[in-house]
Amino acid sequence: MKKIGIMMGSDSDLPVVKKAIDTLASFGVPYEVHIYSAHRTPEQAKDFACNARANGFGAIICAAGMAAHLAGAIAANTTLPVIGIPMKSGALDGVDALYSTVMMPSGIPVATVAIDGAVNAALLSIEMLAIEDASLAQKLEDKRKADTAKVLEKNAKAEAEFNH
Ligand code: RP5
Repeated sequence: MKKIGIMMGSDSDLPVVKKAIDTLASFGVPYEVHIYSAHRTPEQAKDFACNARANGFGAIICAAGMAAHLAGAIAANTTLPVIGIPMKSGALDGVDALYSTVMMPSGIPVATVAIDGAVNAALLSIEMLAIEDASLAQKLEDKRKADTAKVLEKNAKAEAEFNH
């Protein structure tokens, strides 16, 4: 199975990014985690992106806050799918990172999830791998069914308590 690359601009992003790591682990998807910044370690970030396809990656998740260029800089150096997580941080609470990540000019796409949307970033990357992997696709189906069952259980409790 292809690996998912997980990159974040700072270790201060890790508490949120951990949710993506945990989600990939729960699906048995292999991953690599790196703290690389478009601004602070541009050479390392570029090297990772340039070699990612040859190194067995299928998609790359990039989490960064503030003037967030990591996802765009990585996407500029690979044709693998890149998923950006705008991080909530700084004076603008992630709106700066959201705009920086989502507003990529034509030609270099970055699939952007919600501010701090680490779980969806991981699920989207798993969906990409599942295009060619039936057993992974089945796990995604099973998770959807389990999530639905949890909500219906809560609904049944609420209905029993409030609807008379
Ligand atoms: C970004 O700046 C990082 O991704 C982080 O979200 C934000 C703040 O970084 P630190 O100052 O906490 O290292 O590059």
